[in-house]
Amino acid sequence: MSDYTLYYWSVPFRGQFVRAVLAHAGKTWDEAGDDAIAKLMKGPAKKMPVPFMGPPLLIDHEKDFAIAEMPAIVLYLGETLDLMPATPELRALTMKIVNDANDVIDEITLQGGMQMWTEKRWEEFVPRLKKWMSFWEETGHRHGLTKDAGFLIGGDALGIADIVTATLWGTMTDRFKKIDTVFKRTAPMTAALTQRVAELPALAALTAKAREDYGDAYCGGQIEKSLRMVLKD
Ligand SMILES: N[C@@H](CCC(=O)N[C@@H](CS)C(=O)NCC(=O)O)C(=O)O
Repeated sequence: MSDYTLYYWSVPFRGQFVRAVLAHAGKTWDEAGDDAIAKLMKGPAKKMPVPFMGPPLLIDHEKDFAIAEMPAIVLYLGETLDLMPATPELRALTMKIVNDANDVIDEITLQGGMQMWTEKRWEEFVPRLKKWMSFWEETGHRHGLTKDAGFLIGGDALGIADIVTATLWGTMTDRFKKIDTVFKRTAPMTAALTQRVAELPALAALTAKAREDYGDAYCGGQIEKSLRMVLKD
């Protein structure tokens, strides 16, 4: 039996943060699959492993523990797999970055497709996207990150902040070349860190698997179609 079961749609998007932490830690997991997720979501809270509105949801089989909400899952894995920094300040900063990443992917999908992208909406959003990117660059700058070495919040070991950073920007820029161009210009140190982390064998294998399993898909649905429409080459 695998160490965990992950409930997330068959696209990278929000679930990829959880997959990346598990892959980096050398853990095994089963993907519950789209039908099982839809069935759980339709059912009553009392039949859910943990009450949740939307995936990701993770079950840790060894501990017989279920948790939902991406930042809560990542915090749980970070603590149990020893990927959190040593001080309360850096742990809080880590979770701030995880929550920022979750905000960015909500924004890039207009809150899960509440509206669709139009050229005008995208143009208005670009300065805000650049501002988000600059937050990563500034955070790295304040903690000694350079283009060639270092981690997002300092120290000498890769942690949750780096894995989440590489997953957020690596997946997005791999799927959307126009965003890649903006990212490399706006946040060159974060782009270099993303590349270094993405090249780690376990994470490179996960990226290849996502390509194989999900193709070019990012978040799926109508919102991905409208995003592709405004970002076409
Ligand atoms: N705040 C939640 C958001 C969960 C969420 O919105 N999941 C999306 C997929 S990324 C979903 O399928 N939602 C279905 C719904 O909310 O009905 C988290 O961070 O995990």
